[in-house]
Amino acid sequence: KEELKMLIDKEAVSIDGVKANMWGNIGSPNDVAGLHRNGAEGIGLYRTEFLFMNNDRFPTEDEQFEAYKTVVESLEGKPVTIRTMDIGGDKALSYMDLPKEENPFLGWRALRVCLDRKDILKTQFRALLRASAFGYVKIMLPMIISLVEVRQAKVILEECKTELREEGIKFDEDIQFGIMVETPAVAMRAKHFAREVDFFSIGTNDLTQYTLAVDRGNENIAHLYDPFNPAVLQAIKMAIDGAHEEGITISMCGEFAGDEKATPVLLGMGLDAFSMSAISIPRVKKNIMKLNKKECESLVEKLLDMGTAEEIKMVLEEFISNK
Ligand code: PYR
Repeated sequence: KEELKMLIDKEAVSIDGVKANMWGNIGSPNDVAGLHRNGAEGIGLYRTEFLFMNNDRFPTEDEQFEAYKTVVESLEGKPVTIRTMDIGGDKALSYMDLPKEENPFLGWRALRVCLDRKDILKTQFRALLRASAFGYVKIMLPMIISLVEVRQAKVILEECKTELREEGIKFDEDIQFGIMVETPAVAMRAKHFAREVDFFSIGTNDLTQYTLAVDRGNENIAHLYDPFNPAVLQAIKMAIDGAHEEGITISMCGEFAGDEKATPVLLGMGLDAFSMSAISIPRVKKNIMKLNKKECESLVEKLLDMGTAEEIKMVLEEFISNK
């Protein structure tokens, strides 16, 4: 425990000198104190849906602005990645009549709702832009499958920027605009998406669910849900390679980023930033400091050639126990 505390001000640098950024995931401004206590260098995922869920109506632009601004100011220039509303799937809003669907995780959720209800997205974009005047905001879109969605959202963002300029309201003119990689549709075509956005963040919970066609809430098939399935690892690798080929950065904000067995895999694949709940940061940082990136690269090559998640996990356990 004491040992982990000593690491808070240290950077996560591997034995051979490669630094990984350590970011935190949050759901509300109340979570920021925990990030500071655990040495987070930024926020890789601010889930805004709680702002929408803990309410009896849509939060106004001003209410959203105040929440985002509080977080952004408290991070003092460190990156704050804010994801637009991700409702639907398993998350409902009491005041919005979401239709009952046979397959909600394949249905009207997240950005799909926002592109159909442009008023919701515009309000959120305006609040995010206004907050960007107070620090380093990165806007992130969830549940992307097509460049059409990226381009539509960009048009709406540009509309909001024009409005704010006309109203004389300040915002970051170079605000970063990125997407989550949580569908195979994006992982397989990563390079093409990377040409049109500023950054990626991999959401491994959904990427696992959609790559394996395993509902992550269904207990009958819980044993099939495994991010170490080689197909999921391959999808992660494709996303990272596609990002780097086009010169953009890529982080991971799914639970896999905080999984200690995954650390050598992600370091070896070249992930730029690990984002997780604050309490996991010191432990993952400590593990990165014990690893050699070059050695992890060879390990990844070997793992991707294996047949099953079980074999992969066995090799990883052995690899880690020797560190
Ligand atoms: C995911 O892993 O799917 C997230 O949304 C973080």
